[in-house]
Amino acid sequence: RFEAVVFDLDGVIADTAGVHEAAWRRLAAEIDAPLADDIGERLKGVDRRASLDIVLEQATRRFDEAERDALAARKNSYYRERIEQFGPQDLLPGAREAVASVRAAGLKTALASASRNAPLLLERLGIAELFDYVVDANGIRHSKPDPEIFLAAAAGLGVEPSACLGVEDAAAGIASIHAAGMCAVGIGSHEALGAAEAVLPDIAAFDLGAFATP
Ligand code: B16
Ligand code: MG
Repeated sequence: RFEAVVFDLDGVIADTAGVHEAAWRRLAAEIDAPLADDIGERLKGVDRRASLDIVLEQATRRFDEAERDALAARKNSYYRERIEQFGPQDLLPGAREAVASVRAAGLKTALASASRNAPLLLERLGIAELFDYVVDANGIRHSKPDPEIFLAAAAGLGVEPSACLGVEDAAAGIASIHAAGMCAVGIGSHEALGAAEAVLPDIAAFDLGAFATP
């Protein structure tokens, strides 16, 4: 039986995957870096600097470390422009209910987001109080697919990883959950998230009762 559920933020709770992609596309257009149509899927769950490396794969010139820092900061300013205006209406449908249902069933809840903007987003969305523990992305050294962030969530809750269910919209996130020794629920397409124990089309379809036994 599970004792806790660890949720990803972007793409599971908040409708931000498209906002991240739009900000990267704006930056890429300014520096003449061509982007593949499916770039959004590859950027999901990947931290800011690793995302920049993906965005620069087809760039026509090289950027040194200082330039890369500036590009990552510029993308973040574009992202923040939109996020500052976020409110509860930007929760994905059913997200609040899914987290609340876990607490109502007596389980603990945690948030494991690779985003340094997670605290701001949680405040804007009005759901910070629904989580028993939030991993601070600033304190994580190895990003998804490394298990560090999900292990930190389990440790923060005081629950064994094997008693945790992880919920993710990114392939890198499913790999992180599995490496941490947890069962994974994918939110999105079977094609992208087939490695998960269960795949749901969206968070509104989340039903804890379906995962009663680990
Ligand atoms: P930031 P998650 C991830 O959040 C996003 O999926 C990913 O696209 C983004 O690059 C990453 O956060 C870092 O975000 O630039 O705000 O620190 O899905 O782990 O909640
Ligand atoms: Mg995500």
